[in-house]
Amino acid sequence: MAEKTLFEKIRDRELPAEILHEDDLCLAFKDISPQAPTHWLVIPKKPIPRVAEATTEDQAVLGHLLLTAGKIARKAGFAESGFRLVINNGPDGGEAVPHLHVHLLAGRPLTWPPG
Ligand code: IU
Repeated sequence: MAEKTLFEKIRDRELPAEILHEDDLCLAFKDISPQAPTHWLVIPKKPIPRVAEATTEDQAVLGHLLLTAGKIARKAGFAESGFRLVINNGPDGGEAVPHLHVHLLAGRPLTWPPG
């Protein structure tokens, strides 16, 4: 069996994380190195490595990640002030953990374009 990704270990409570939301398909937790006052990660429980490797089989879970990110952002009060969702893919995209995750950043004005 393949070695678990870091985020599978968080999913399975083998590594600590501040978990904000969990359901059948995904988990949301605080990023360990926040780049904004609020920086959360929303991950699929299924270890899809990155967007480029997702398949049509993953369509429902991919949609669920965005809906969940929107829901928890709204619940935290960011619907009006705004927030940013980011998915890094591959080396030039800044991906460090090969388990698909949506960054949710909020709590300060975010500049554009990103670095
Ligand atoms: P990236 O998109 O793969 O670069 O993002 C990985 C994120 O995972 C990054 O923001 C890290 O701070 C974060 N992270 C974490 O939350 N907990 C950890 O134990 C580790 C990384 I290692």
